Amino acid sequence: MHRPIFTTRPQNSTVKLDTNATLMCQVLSDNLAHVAWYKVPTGFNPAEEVEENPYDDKYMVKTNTNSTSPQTLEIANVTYDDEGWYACVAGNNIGFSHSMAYIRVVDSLEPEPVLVRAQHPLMLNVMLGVMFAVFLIAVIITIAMIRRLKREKMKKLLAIENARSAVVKQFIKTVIVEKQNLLELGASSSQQDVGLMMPIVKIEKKTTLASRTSSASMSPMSEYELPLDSEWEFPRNLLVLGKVLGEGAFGKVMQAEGQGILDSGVKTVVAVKMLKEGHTDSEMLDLVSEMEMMKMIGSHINIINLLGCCTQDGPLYVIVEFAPHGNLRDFLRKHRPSSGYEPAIGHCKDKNTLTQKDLVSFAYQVARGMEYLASRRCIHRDLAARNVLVSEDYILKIADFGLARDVHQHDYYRKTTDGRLPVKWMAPEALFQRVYTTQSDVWSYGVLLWEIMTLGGTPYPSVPSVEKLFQLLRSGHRMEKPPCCSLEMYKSCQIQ
Ligand code: ACK
Repeated sequence: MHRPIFTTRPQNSTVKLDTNATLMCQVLSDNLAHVAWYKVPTGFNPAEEVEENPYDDKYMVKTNTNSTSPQTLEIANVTYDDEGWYACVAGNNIGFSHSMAYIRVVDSLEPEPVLVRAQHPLMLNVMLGVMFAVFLIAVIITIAMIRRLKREKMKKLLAIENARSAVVKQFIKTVIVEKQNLLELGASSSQQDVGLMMPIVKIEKKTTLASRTSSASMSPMSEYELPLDSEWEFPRNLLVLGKVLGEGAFGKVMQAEGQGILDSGVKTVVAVKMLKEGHTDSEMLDLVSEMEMMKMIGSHINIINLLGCCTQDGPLYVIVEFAPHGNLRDFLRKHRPSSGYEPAIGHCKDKNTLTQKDLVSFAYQVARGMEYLASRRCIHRDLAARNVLVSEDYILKIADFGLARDVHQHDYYRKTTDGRLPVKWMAPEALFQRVYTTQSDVWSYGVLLWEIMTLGGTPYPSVPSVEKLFQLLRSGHRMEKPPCCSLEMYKSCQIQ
């Protein structure tokens, strides 16, 4: 015999306000058991198995009449007051057993799911956050690793490149100057004893191996390697270039100041011949030849003298004397009297106007310069007032005597910048047979003399074309005596 044993204990439940609450219990008992439900007073917690019913009757809950069995507690339309602990008390003649469950009354049954839902986004957010952080860290680590790999690869490539380019291939054009005796050129016996060495200048293209550092230090104009002539080399850093005096297609002349080029510690104004960007090898050869010619011809007061050159570590600069009054032709024209030159010559006291004496001096100076060039076996081939420069104190200096001229490729129709035909200065044998000699220079000197005596007039002023000039020269025609030129002067240069 035993007091009732619970086979089903009442379970805690949450019910919505105004709905029905149901608690169930089932007992096993040897004999008829009596089951009743009690609302447990707050704080009351008796032992489960007791001799006597521990609940006061006043706490007994009247079960719903619809209740199918007393083992089921049904509370209809629950209110908040119904919330609390309920006890299923079963007793038989041996004793009592009771089991409690809690009924919770809520506004709606949502709260729990709401709580769950409320927790979900938070959880979700935390999880997403964690996942994002993990992803971010993974990305950062990957990027860092890629960068490191790249850096290592670059380092390796650089090391290989450095090793390979410790020596780099470089294409250098070496300018070679060979001084050659006139003997070898088949010069006449009178020329041989002068022994002027004609320079032969050529370019050899070489592939050299140079260290990367030395190649980087080379200036952009050092495509050419020129021989060093310590007798003439002038330190580039002591040369300060100034304005452009004039320029052609591939070369130009600039005014400059050379510190100590003539007298140590004294700045001298000089003219610098150089090539322009885009020049060809042939133009480089011409400038080097001109420089070498000037070296060999030597110095004279009536020629533009070479002062020095910059050949190393940069563009080639040929430094020559500066003539502040420009070319003789323009100089003569500038000094024409405003009322017409003829009456003024020899009479005018105006300091700006040239006198007969000046003109004779000009003629004499050019003759001296040409005489010197001839003595050095130099044939000018283009003597004209435009190629004579006027220096301080009206000292005339023949320029461009060292120019390499292609006598085999005449362009008879070529004009100078001021529109003159150079053929007008050419001797008939140079014009028709391409024979250039000191004598053909003398012919040009005669035309230059005419320019002097006309204060920069244009030779053969009335000759309309090159063809007509040829015709006139062939027929023995000569220019007339300029109005203010003495007969003595005119006769002196008449060629028979
Ligand atoms: O005829 P110009 O006035 O005198 O213009 C040309 C230009 O440079 C191009 O040759 C001038 N020129 C050349 N050499 C010298 C020099 N040594 N002194 C002054 N001007 C010069 C020339």
